Amino acid sequence: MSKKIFSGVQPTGNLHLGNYLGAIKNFVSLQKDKQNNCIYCVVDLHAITVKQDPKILKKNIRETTATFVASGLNPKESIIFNQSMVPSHSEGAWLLGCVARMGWLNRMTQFKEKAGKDKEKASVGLYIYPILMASDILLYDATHVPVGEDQKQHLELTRDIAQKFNLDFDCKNFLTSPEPLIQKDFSRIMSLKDGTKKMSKSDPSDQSRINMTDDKDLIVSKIKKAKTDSAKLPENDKDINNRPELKNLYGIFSSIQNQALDLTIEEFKGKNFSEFKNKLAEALVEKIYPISNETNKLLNDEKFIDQILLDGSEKAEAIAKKKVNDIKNIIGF
Ligand code: AQP
Repeated sequence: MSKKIFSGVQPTGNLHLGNYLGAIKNFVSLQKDKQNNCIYCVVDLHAITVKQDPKILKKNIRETTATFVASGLNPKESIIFNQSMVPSHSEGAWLLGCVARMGWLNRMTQFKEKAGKDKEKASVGLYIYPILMASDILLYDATHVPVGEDQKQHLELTRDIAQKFNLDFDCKNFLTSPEPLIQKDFSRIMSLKDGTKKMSKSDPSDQSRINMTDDKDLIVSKIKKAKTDSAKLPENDKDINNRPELKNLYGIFSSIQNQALDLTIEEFKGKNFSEFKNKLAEALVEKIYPISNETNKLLNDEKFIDQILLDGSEKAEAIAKKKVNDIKNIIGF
């Protein structure tokens, strides 16, 4: 069955291994199925929900686009664009924001985590972030949204908004309720410094993540320094419980090698940590370094990157504008 796929990545800094294994790798395999219509967005409007330096934001938009392409997304097969060039996303967010309920937004854990203790100082944009995300998805009638585990709640909110709109305006099935596509295994890659914290662009420590632009030496040194415990390598999957750092590194190895966790446990049973870390670093250099090398090459040609975004935005706006007009008609404008 053909699927309409929509997903986005924020240009809030260097993309990292978590973004790649949790999202982009999946984007590329969905593109391979010729029956799918794929739309991938650099969600720069989402990025400004927290403070961004204008010059760095511009650089990050290009870098995220270059990483998409270097990872295997093809602008001839998928629509690749940035959100701020398609005004319908913001317009749709206003229209849908009038359908969404405060109580729904108050439950969003990402806002709670990102706003921290001082919620009064968080931007209004951060609070209504999930409404913009709903607009991104619903304007394209997306049927499936590949995301990491952390975005599941926002997807549920998108479904609630779609259902309430269809009910309120008596237009059954007008807005499509999307299904999340979350990888069963290794859907949450954790920090290399703390196995209980998500690998994240905004972590102040660069040692906590493998960036998609890191060179070979940096990848190897970050894996060597990654936090581990002092127990021996596991004999079975029970030995892995309560060892968050080990579990994360085994998860990364399994995901990068496309193999089940059991096989990784078997492969390193009885061996020592340094042997495992060497193999992990080798596997990462083999799979990630070609992407980082290609990303850096693409970034030398800003015009090429900007043209991809311009072409993609024109295609996206044609679809999104029509849906916004339909929504406005239904509402009574
Ligand atoms: N650690 C992760 N493990 C698995 N998937 C992840 N994703 C992000 N971090 C991990 C997935 O990558 C996609 C794009 O994420 P995003 O950049 O739009 O937002 P985010 O989840 O807020 O990512 P970061 O790195 O944590 O950014 P900052 O630090 O700026 O907030 C999403 O599908 C996400 O699930």
